[in-house]
Amino acid sequence: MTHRRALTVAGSDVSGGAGLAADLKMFNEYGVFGASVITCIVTFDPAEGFDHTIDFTTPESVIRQFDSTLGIHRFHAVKSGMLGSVDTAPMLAQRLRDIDAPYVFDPVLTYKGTGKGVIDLSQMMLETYVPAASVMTPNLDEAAKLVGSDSLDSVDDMTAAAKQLHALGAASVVVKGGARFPGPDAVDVFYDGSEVHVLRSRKVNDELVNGAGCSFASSIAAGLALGHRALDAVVSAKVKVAHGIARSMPNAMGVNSMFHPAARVWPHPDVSVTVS
Ligand code: PXL
Repeated sequence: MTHRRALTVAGSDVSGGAGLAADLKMFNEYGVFGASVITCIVTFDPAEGFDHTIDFTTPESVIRQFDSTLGIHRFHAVKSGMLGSVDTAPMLAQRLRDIDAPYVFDPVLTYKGTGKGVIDLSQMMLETYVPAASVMTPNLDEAAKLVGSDSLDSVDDMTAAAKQLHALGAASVVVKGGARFPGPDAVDVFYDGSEVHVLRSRKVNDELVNGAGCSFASSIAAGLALGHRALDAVVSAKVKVAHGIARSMPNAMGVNSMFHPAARVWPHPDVSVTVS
């Protein structure tokens, strides 16, 4: 056993399912020490249908957080989620590029539940974040937006998008089909420049689950911090997240909260993941 450390650069989701709460919980599931840089705080108004508000941390604070934690620790992997304001994101890009550790880029463009856009960072993502990524983890909407397609409707579409994002500089790409992909399976497509792999897990329920995407990306980062190959990290992450979705919990917002420790403390008997 050795100490492994991972950093998440993400927003705080006060509901506890997504964002840096999810990331730190998943790092812990892997026995990886976690630290965090907070780019924004997301709150939900119970009196207004849980409409969300985003308070951005100032760019100066984000950079100060980043430089202080990097001064304290040497990280074995870094993951980013919500990148903060339009002023923060470009400054962060430079810092993330300079880190000498695998980087998992989760290109968060929209939220589940309200469907509201965060801010459109897609052009900046393509120019600066995608080329820095060891693994990037777009969902269907994010991948479509980043490759300039109306929608991705099939495994072939997902494969084409993964190849396009790889050609733009991401070392490995996983396009996540998630709950919205039609059919009985949650399907993801992985491409690392040589092989395409299709990951499938049976949908145990039809719930939309808040935090699944964040937890997937941070699980991959934890796997990379442990020295695992990208595909192995991705497969392990899918298993962890599938249990967390299967054991997700209802809440007053109407979108289930991911249950992060499920694979360890309460695995679901119907979860199985296949890779082809
Ligand atoms: O799931 C995307 C996401 C990322 N980061 C934060 C969030 C959410 C969704 O709620 O709150 C902080």
